[in-house]
This record gives sequence, structure tokens and C-alpha cells, in this order.
Amino acid sequence: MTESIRRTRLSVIAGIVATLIYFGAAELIARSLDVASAPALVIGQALIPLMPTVLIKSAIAVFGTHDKLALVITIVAGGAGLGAIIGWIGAQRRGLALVLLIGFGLLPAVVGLSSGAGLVATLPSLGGIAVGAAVFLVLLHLADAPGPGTDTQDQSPAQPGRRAFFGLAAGLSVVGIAAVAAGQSAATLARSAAGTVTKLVLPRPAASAPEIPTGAELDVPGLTPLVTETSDFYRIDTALFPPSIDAGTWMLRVHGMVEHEFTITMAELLDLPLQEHYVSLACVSNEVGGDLVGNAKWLGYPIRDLLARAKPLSGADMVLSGSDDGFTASTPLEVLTDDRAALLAVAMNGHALPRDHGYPARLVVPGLYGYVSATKWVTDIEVTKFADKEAYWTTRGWSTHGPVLVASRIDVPRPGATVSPKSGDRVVTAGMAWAQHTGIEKVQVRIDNGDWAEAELSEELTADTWRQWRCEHTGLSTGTHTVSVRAIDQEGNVQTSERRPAIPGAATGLHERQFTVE
Ligand SMILES: Nc1nc2c(c(=O)[nH]1)N[C@H]1C(S)=C(S)[C@@H](COP(=O)(O)O)O[C@H]1N2
Ligand SMILES: [Mo]
Repeated sequence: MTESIRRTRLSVIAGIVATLIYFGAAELIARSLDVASAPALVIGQALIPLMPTVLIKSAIAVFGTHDKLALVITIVAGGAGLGAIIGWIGAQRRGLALVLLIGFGLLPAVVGLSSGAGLVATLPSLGGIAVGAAVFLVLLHLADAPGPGTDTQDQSPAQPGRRAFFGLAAGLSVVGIAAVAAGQSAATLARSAAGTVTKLVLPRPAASAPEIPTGAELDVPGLTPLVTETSDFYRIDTALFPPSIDAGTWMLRVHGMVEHEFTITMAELLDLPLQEHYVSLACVSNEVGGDLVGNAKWLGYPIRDLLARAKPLSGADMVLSGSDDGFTASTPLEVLTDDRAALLAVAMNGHALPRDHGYPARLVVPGLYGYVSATKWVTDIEVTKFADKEAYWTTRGWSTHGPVLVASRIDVPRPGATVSPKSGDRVVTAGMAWAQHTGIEKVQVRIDNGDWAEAELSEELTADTWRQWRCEHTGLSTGTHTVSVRAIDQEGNVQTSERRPAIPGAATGLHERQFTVE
């Protein structure tokens, strides 16, 4: 290997290490100033709206709710790749490399400023690039350092300068990655803590949710609970860092095609007679058998009553709800004015909403997928027309209307499980079924290509919540079997077996699972 190739190599490494240290230092500065402007987040947030829908949705499908972490890792890895190119340039043209490094490093600060973030939000990038550039120069200096024998043919990497180079490069890479990881987990922890420390004093509901009947929960180990713990509730949104909103200054504006435009503060909202309802929420990106669905007890004010106060004008057919972070959802006006429990919610399972789920207020609408109804961090309600306005996901290929399709899922047995039949050679299968606002009428289960058998259903909590099902099978031969499930809603719609991808209006097909009888 010639000296020039060796130098290029070291320079490439210096570029990568400088980038990792940049992300790490910036992350620590962002954490200590408690600003949401670590470069990885700023870049991610800027990229999300530019990414093709398919990519975002497949990231959600692949990574579940860990899609944000995957994005941060991708950005840091991408940054390191860019660092490698800059390092490669630096082997020949050091000044140019430095300019590029600083230029790219400052990009998040520029993006932040142009989207209205304050000056303090630029500090992570500024500090990060100062440290990153210093590291770059020090490493290049070490790479240059002539060791004994530079003038001879001995150019082994064991020269003192080179040894220091590799030691420092390895150490700093670890420090940079550890700092990003520590910063990200500290941010997550701070967020969940902020979610449980409630600044809202919740009023007693004017109308409480029904008591849960004993028959509403079946006793099957491994079956999903009827009410989802808040900490287990799926989270889907486009916010890399959920908005931090002060309930004291939060306001909701109701306007558009209405007779009386008005705004409402949190104090005013909490003074209104609030109602408690169990409602199951589902994501349109949920795959067949997936877990982007959950059920909670929500406390809120009926959107119907808010709209009645505003008095929609004739001709309006849609409500465009908007959040603090720019997300919008289009909900049919008639869905929000009929008698269903569509809520402007302030609490979930007895506590103020956690930040991840929309603190201090969000919408919850039974019967529609979240993307067209469940706006978190809601600050704006505009009465309008489908012909005039388009919502966030509609502009990205998803349908304007998003009614929930009848669906069912197998929870028991676990995938690939080996089961030993119980007394009387029984094998139990169990799972969940939902058709929010219509209600589940029947669930049918089939083993292999046998006949559809009717499953036992848990008592219905409300038509807006999911139901558990359970089925017993006898006489199964030893060996592998496939169980499939389908649900029928109270309007007689049978869950279709036709396989269809999630876009534009939810995946269809029947959930199947294999297990072995021993
Ligand atoms: N502000 C905002 N609200 C949002 C979204 C979003 O990206 N931003 N995503 C919607 C989608 S797609 C779903 S499925 C639900 C999920 O609510 P959850 O995260 O509380 O489960 O929130 C909806 N509300
Ligand atoms: Mo969703």
C-alpha cells in the first residue's frame, strides 16, 4: 500500500469520527439545554414530509413504533457516510473538506432557524460542529505526524502518530455513538416522566363510562387485555419529538364555515361537563394480525357540542383538525355531529394524556382510523368542505375517508407454538375482533381447511370497543396446523379474505397462524 492510499484512508476515518463526535456533542448540548434541536432530530423531522409515503409506512410496518429510533440510526449512519466522503476530499484538499464539514454541520441550525426555532435551538449544531471540526483537524494532524522511519521504507501503522490516531479515532467513535444513545434515551425518559407528571387537574366526569361487565374479559392466558395500559398503547405520528405544549396557554380555535367562530382555553374546557367513553383506536397502517390497535377510557367533551356552539353553515361537509406540529386530519362533518362518542379528549385511562398521545388535548372518534380523526396536540378545528381542503395523509395517497373495516386477530397460540391438548384433548385459540361503532356480531375460526366454527365472544363493552373471542378445538391430530379467523360485524359485513395492502384504505385479508400439536 502506498503512503498516499494510507493517508486517504486515515483521512476518511477522520471524517467519519468527526461526524460521530459532531452528533454526540450536539446531542449532549441539546439534552443539557433541554431543546429539541439535536441535529439527528432536526434532519429527521425535515426528511419525514419529503419521504415517499410507501417508505414511511413501510418503516412503520417494519419497525413498528420504533420507526423513530430507526430513523435516527439511519441519519447518524448517513452522516458518517457523508463524513467519509468529506474525509476522502480532505486527503487532497484539507481546506475544502473543513468548509464542507462545517457547512453540513450547520445545516440543522439553518433548517431550525428557517422553521422558526429560536437562537438557542442552534446551539447544539454550533457546539457540535466546533467539536467535530476540532477532532477532524487533530486526527489529520496525527495522521500526518512523521514517525521514525518516515524517510525510510518503514511506514507501518505502528508509528507513534498513527498509533495515537487509531487510539483516538476508536475512542472518540465510541464516545460519539454513546452520547447519541444516551441523549436519545434521556429524551425518551424525560418525555415519559413528563407524561405522568400531570399538570392538569381533571374534573370528575359529568357522565362516567359504563362499569366493565365481568363477562367482557375472557380468561385465556396470552390474550390481549380488554383495556390497553397507557404505557402499552401503540403510538403513531409524524413527530420525531412530540410537541411540548403548556396546558395553561393551550387554546383550540373553532372556525371556518361557521356562524360563530370561537376559541376555547383549557380552563374553559375543563369547566364543561366532560364525558368518559371506552373507544378502541386503530391505525390504517396496521397489517393483518398487527398490533397498531388499542382500547382506552377517554375523558373529553363531545365534539358535537363544540360544533353546535359554532353552528356549521350549510354546504360544509368536513372538519379539518390541525395540530401544533402541522399534522391535519379530515373528518366527515356528519360523523362528528351524529350521536357517537367523538371526543375532544384530555385524559386517557384516568390520567391526563401523556405527551406521546397528544397532551394536553386530542380528538378520538369511534369508527374511523386515526389518520382521519384522532389528531393529537389539537389546536385548530376548521369546518370546511372535502372539495376545498386536503389533510396530511390524503395528499400522500391515502383515502379521504377512513372508516374502520371489520377485523380480527389471533393472539393464542403464539406463532409457531407447540401445544399439548388439555383434558378432553382440547386446544384453545383466542384473540381480538373490532368493527368500531358498528360492533362485532360473530367471530368464526377454522383449522386448516375445515369448516368455520363459531367462537365464543366476550360480552360487548360498547359497539365502539373491540371484543375478545375464544374457541375450543377437539380431535386435532398431532403435527402442524393452521388456524384462521374472520369476524362479522353487526351490519352483516364479513371480513374479506382478499389480501390487499394498507394503502390507500387499510390492509385486508384473514389472519392465520401455525402451531404444532404434540
Ligand atoms: N398531530 C398528530 N396527530 C396524529 C397523528 C400524527 O402524525 N400527528 N397520527 C394519527 C394516526 S395515523 C394515528 S393511527 C393516531 C395514533 O394515536 P396514538 O399514537 O395515540 O395511538 O394518531 C393520529 N393523530
Ligand atoms: Mo395511523
